[in-house]
Amino acid sequence: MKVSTSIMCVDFGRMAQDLALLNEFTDAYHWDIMDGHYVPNLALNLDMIASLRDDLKQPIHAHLMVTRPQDYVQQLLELGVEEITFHLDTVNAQFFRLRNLIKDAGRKIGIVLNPVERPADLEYIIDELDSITVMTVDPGFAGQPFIQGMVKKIAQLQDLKQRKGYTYEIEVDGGVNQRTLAMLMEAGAERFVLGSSGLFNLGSTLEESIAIARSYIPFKQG
Ligand code: S6P
Ligand code: MG
Repeated sequence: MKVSTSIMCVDFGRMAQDLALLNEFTDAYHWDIMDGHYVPNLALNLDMIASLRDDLKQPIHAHLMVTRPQDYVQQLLELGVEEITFHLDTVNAQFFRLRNLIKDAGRKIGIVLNPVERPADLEYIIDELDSITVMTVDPGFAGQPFIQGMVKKIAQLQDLKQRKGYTYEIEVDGGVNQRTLAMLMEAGAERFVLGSSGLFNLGSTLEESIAIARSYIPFKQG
């Protein structure tokens, strides 16, 4: 079980101090990259990864919410990101080209399923995936309401993994918090993106928020 902290939710005015605290808490950093076209928002450009990379002591996972993910892959690999996750509807004609590029660099590839998409849509690539991210909100913004119907999708992916011996890690992105975590763990999720509702909005300081997060996340206690 792992947590992956959503960098777009960090207080940019306190980045250096906050990263020092987050490095001791999180298992990975979740970098949302948005082009304002695939989703109606802009977030986190590649220069930011370059400028902060030395301060990040945990692996970086880049979540590409962009119409043309192929435009970013080479730069992300050169920046040293551990894993790149693509929305299924953005890689329809290029999945295996991107997969070869990423695997040749010794990194990981994941697919992100929007709330309307089905695990069955992954049939011809599922055994190539290091992770599958179930969006529990529509992509594009932090602080959105959790979509309860997605829990069933997580359980389907866990059942498929167990029955077929696939090795993908099941990640959940969107509205992971004290109310939803236990249900998500029960359904079989293994990696949890923590953003505004699950971490940053919990306390009046980040120290306090991390202490509260540790109190409700069983595998992060102590
Ligand atoms: C949303 C993005 C997510 C958010 C995360 C924030 O498009 O992909 O990674 O950063 O959902 O967490 P929360 O608790 O505010 O939803
Ligand atoms: Mg994300």
